[in-house]
Amino acid sequence: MIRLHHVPGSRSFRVLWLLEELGLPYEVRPWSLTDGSLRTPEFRALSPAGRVPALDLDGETIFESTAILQLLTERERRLAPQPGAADRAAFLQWLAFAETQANIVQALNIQHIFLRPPEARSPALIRLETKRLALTMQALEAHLTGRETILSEFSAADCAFGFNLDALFRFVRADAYPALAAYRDRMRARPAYARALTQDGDSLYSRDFYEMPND
Ligand SMILES: N[C@@H](CCC(=O)N[C@@H](CS)C(=O)NCC(=O)O)C(=O)O
Repeated sequence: MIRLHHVPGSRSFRVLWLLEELGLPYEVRPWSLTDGSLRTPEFRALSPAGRVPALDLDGETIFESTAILQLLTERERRLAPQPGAADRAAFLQWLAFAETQANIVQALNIQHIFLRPPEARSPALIRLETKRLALTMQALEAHLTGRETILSEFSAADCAFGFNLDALFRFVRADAYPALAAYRDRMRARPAYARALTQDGDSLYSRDFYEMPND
């Protein structure tokens, strides 16, 4: 039995998308970012820092989304270079890079969306994190120029960018990133991505673009 502890629009989308790509049966246990339930003893028994996702798998519960991607692809022996394979180092590197980028996206989500009242937001922090996000996007733009996928074929490394892809161009304009924008559109066109999206729930975002404040 596979059960995904999930919040819409969160890093658990990475796992949702991979489960769909692998064609594994699973159930979704929805949680909320805003109702306090991630801080309850019940949820913290699943994920001690009160973060999603967590996955119940084969009688165990595991947290940390990129570890879950590794575990599922090793269990299924698909959609990732296995230990010892030529692309393994690149696979691990891009999984970790996706998390570096996700941490910046999360900081911007907090600033632009979750912090209340709006005066609690920090224009300096938004500017800093937006510039840091752009740096990660430049790295992806260079890597994806002339490539279809993160590795030489579709893999869980692409799923690792699932949470990020919906966010990037809401914070940084797409003009300078044609390869990254085309990659995002290719990933969105995958049937498993579309199926995962129907399981996901409402988007966090109410705007197409969040402007960087001037002061
Ligand atoms: N490194 C963790 C990060 C998990 C994480 O921060 N998830 C966010 C949602 S994307 C969360 O649960 N936030 C709730 C909170 O910070 O209170 C992972 O990849 O699973």
